[in-house]
Amino acid sequence: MLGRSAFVIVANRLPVDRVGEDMWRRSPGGLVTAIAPVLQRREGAWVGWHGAPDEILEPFEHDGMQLVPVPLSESEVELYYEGFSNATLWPLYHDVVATPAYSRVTWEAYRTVNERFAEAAAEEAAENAVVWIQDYQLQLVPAMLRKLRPDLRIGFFLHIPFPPVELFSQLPWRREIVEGLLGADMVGFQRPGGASNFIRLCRRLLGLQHHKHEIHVEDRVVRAGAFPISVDFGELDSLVREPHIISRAREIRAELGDPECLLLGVDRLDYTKGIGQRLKAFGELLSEGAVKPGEAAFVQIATPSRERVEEYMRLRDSIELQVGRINGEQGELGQQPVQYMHQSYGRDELAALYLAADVMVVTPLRDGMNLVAKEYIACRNDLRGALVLSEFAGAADELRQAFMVNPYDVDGLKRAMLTAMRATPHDLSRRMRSLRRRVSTYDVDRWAKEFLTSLESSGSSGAQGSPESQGSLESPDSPESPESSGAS
Ligand code: ADQ
Repeated sequence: MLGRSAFVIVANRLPVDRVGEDMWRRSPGGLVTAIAPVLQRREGAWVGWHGAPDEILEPFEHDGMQLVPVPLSESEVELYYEGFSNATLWPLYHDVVATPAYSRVTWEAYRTVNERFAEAAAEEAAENAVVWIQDYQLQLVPAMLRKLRPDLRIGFFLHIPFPPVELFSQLPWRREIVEGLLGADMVGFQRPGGASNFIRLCRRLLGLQHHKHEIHVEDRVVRAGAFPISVDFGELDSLVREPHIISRAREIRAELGDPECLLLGVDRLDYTKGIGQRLKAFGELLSEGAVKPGEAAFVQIATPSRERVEEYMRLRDSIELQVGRINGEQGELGQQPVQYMHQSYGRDELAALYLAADVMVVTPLRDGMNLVAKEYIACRNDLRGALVLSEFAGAADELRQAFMVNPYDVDGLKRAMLTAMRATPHDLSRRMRSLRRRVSTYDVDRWAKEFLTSLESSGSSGAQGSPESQGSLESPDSPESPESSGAS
């Protein structure tokens, strides 16, 4: 039986959080902000897990969106989500900065759960519907869904990096994953380097021919392209003009003892984010006397994340130890150089923090995009503030006027932090103006539109996505593609 929705999103999580029995609130975050309006306009449906294990829920409507809950058992959360998605794929796709676990048991759960998502999407989609599948937890869904419903137009977007062939090949189920993705008409990546890694893999592993962005799979053509995700620039830009945000930003600085320079880090507590590296650099600047304790304060906000995965528990302990050491050795009574908060914050408080910070330090060892860097830029309509940005974040392709760093190079990181702290207002405003031009023109709405336009035109002759969003596709043979570098 065919379903009723002409447009379907499939993601690991539904775009809502439960706030009471049968009460839901739209989840914060870029993806939801970007896609919810498209879904509402097209009267579409969203297929995803609702967040509570061992609970079966009927589809329901929220905020003009049809939500279709996919049930997961407690053990599937452990094996499919915490296991295969977050202990295998996540580290493997992020340059193996942690060692991936390869387990046949978690792989089986991943396959079973992907099949369930594919079946739910197949049931919901109307004839010839457009289905857009999100992220690494669901890479088998495109092929599974195509088998069930060959009439559909299927898109897939990967939010995290796609690794080079040499790393991806470690995966015992590499063939299954690539064949899973090739079920889509269009596979989107954050960076051109991710798309070229994928194309190269298709050729090496499956011997498939390609022409530029198009891969020939039997009688079909699958396109691979780059669509860098972004933020809702307009919303953040107007939020920070509100008086209560401006006064909160002042208050934050006063609460920190009005340091000459406030440095800020905002991340999910994840080992890919390079939190330890930036703290080490700041600690050394203090201990060497390049920065005096009263001169600078570092605020590190770390959202609790994946707390049941072992690697994350170890990371939390190590960061907390590091913060304790710096404060113990470099602080004074009543004055701690590093303020560390292991908490989630609301939108307003985050915006006020961005507005208060002189230097935003974004130093991931590898990151698909990094929205924090773009949020900071969207919040700085005063044209002040400096962004220190890792060259291994997807955002580095676009945000060329940031103070670029290699986070593995502690001395380089120290130099970049000092240069950013001491930059002249003229230099900062010149850089910020250019950064804001990029983020305001290529916002999240444009990201979603360009992906969907490209998906909907795929298959028709000569159709191409916007050249700007697709970027220049590196030669699939080039070992220099951005996502091939820094891998070893
Ligand atoms: P993440 O790894 O989660 O996303 P990021 O892109 O930085 O990384 O997004 C984090 C989001 O969480 C931001 O919107 C930020 O404001 C918010 N956040 C962080 N700390 C917070 C806190 N303490 N309280 C409240 N909110 C907080 C994955 C990929 C990225 C990719 C995105 C989108 O890993 O590379 O950019 O998806 O595709």
